[in-house]
Amino acid sequence: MSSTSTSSQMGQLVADKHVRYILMAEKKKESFESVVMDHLRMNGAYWGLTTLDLLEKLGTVSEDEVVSWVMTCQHESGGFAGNTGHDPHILYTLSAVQILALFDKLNILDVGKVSSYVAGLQNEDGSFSGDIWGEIDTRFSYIAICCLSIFKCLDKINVEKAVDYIVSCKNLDGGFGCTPGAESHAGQIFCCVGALAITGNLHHVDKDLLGWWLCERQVKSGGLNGRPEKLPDVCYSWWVLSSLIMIDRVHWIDKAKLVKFILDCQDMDNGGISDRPDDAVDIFHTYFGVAGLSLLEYPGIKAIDPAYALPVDVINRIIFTK
Ligand code: GRG
Repeated sequence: MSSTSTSSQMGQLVADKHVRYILMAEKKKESFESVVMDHLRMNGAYWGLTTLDLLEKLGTVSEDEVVSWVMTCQHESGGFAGNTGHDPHILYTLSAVQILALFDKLNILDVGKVSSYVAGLQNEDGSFSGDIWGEIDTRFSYIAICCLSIFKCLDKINVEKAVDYIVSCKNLDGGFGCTPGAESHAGQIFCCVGALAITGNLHHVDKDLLGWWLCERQVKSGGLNGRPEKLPDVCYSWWVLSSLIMIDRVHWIDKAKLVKFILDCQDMDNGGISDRPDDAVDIFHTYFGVAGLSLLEYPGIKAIDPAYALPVDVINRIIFTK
């Protein structure tokens, strides 16, 4: 079969429409989506801007406007909030750092201050809290490790204890949960595998066992779910696929069927991608759909790094800059 007939059968990525959808979403400040996203605007900005960069359209937004807004969200503690006037949290701190990295603007940060905020959230047992209120989750371990690795100052935390804590969240099925004993979930698996990959500790993962659990997430429609008996959702194209790539088992899923599932979740008229076909689109699923297609090497999309969740060229720029 020629590649043309394959791609026409599978449908096409309507990249220009997704770009327009993201740019419009930012302008519609009074919309329902904007109002409910107000407190986590920093995450939304990371999802939208990274999608634009993956589609080679980051130049369509005003860098100065974005960067100065990001900096209004920084607190005295060094941490960033989800929006101006809100409280800082490690979740938004990583998004802020990622946005500045996209624009090659990490140099405007007081790295010592941001990294001290992140390192200060490590607990005695190696785990990380998300903010001063203390919730513990392996998401926060990943975020801390990702952030400090971008800053090249992992030595500010006890990496050995951080790794031990993550390993203590490993389950008999090979997966990982948010705390010791918690159920395996693809989102947490991404966090734990990502943190272990960044710190060079993937030998703690049983790759065949975890690879089997992850590839079993693919359902009949080609989409992936996040744990057994659940519905497929486009966002797991990221959480599952990135994990499979990091443990070198991505060839265990049917890539063509997953591409088709993601493309079937597009709004072909107004742009945007939804969780499942015919549902309402949003920025979160648009990002993870495009990021998933990037991991699947879909043409016209820049390559994304499976551990750092940033375009590969951005990560290379960081790694090769002193
Ligand atoms: C830089 C990409 C990146 C991430 C930062 C915040 C974070 C680190 C990771 C989040 C990982 C995670 C837990 C993802 C899952 C998100 C999700 C769709 C949760 C829904 O859970 P349920 O139980 O859905 O409502 P299911 O699909 O199980 O029914």
